[in-house]
Amino acid sequence: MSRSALEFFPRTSLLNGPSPLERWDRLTDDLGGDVEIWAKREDLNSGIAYGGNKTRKLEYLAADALAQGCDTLVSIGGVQSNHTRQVSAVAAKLGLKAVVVQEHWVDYDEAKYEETGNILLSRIVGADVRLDPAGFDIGFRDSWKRAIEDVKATGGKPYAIPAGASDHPLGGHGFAGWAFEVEDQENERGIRFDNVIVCSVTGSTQAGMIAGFAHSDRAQDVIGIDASATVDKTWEQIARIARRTAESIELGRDIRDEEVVLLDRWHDDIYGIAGPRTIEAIRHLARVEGVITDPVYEGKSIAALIDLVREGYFSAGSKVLYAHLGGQPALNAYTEAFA
Ligand code: 1AC
Repeated sequence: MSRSALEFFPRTSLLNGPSPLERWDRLTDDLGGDVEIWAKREDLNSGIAYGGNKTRKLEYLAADALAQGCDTLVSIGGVQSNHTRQVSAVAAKLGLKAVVVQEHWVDYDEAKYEETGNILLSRIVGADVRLDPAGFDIGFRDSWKRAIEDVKATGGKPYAIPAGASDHPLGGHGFAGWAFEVEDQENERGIRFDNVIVCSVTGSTQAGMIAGFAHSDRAQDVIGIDASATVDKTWEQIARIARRTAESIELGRDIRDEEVVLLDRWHDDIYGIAGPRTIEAIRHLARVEGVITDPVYEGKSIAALIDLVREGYFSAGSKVLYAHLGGQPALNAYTEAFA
């Protein structure tokens, strides 16, 4: 029912097909062998400026922007936003312009924080990058509204994309499709995941998964790991986007509160800065699997996965799917965190 409803939404192809699904054998053994750990690699989903979870969401928003005849994508994030890097690169790929506002979401003063990592890539692909001093907030921002008005004032036609492509009518669709893609991959391999672990900040990645998996009553198996440190706001936003997406793809029922699971022990009390446990988890995964994660998003969710397995949160024999969302390009702005 909902799968076919999603297929009615226009989509601009930006991905290299289904993202890779892999079993992490060494991490599985390292954590005792009772819980099988798998990963779905959104960091490998596209060749467009390293891809990542936002590129999957942007397939729907870009199609809408093109259908409306917009010529400029306007979005917002922190200085090291992965999202604005992906918006900038997708604009380049589609022959559009991009204006990206980069707010001062993180009080981190490493040299070249505003010049390397994601923001460097956004500049290389030709975006109009605007730094703004405002602090962290996942809501709609005045700086973003001003950028939209600026595009109009100069005769352009903006397409407004909120932080993380999240609080937008099409923000959850990409990851509703991800849930269906996981189910197809499960069927191909004859396996079934008991849980999904995903990092959440602006919410639509987890919200889309919830809306997608809800059609087979698995939404509560998606475990969000908060990295915003504004947990109530993030929970509310996930729930709102999940409900909106579920309605849009005709789930046929509402999303229940208990289907929105957001754990709050791994955000290190602040958005954008990694505590010692996060840094240790990044090193651990890298040394056991050769897979790179970042201090802002995936480092926190991998720390959670490792802790949860060690604590016995998952029963023996479970299969857990880790959603790697692809935040690695920020790493070069965080060299001192690994000193
Ligand atoms: C916060 C949306 C977010 C980014 O990369 O800007 N993940």
